[in-house]
Amino acid sequence: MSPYGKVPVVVHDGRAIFESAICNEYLEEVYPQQALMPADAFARAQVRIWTDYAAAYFSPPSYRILRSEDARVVQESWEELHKQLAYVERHLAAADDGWFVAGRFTLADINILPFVHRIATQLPGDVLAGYPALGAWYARFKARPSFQTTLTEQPPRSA
Ligand SMILES: N[C@@H](CCC(=O)N[C@@H](CS)C(=O)NCC(=O)O)C(=O)O
Repeated sequence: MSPYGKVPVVVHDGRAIFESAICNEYLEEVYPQQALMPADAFARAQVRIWTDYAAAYFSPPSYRILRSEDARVVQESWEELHKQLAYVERHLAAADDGWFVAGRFTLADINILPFVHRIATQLPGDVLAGYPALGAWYARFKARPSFQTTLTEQPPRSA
């Protein structure tokens, strides 16, 4: 159903939508009852900026740590990961109510969550320990029943 041969794919009214952030925005548009995009255009742009950041900058180092067999690549990826975690920590520590955008739960939070969850559950050690604002944000997600229903855990990679 996806020309890229990847998941996720959402099939709605017999038509396929792919790319996770685009699926999320589509679902937001067709089920607007519980709005996950802010009304303000600047805030919506911020949601899209964090969504792009998550895929372009935040996710790659943890992915490389899990996949690469090259010790140097893994070492450099750990350094890069901590740089990105510090960037997110500074943002959340200063943000209204500890959400990424507009002081409320938006698609920005949803789009970065899978990568934070991967760091917390698949990398060795308590990687989030040095990042209290991000840790608190993640703990709030973990407490949501809707989050619990999505879990399909994989064992952590050994150190
Ligand atoms: N940019 C895509 C990435 C999708 C992606 O990489 N999906 C992986 C699983 S998380 C996949 O289907 N991999 C199978 C493959 O590459 O053959 C998105 O956000 O949806």
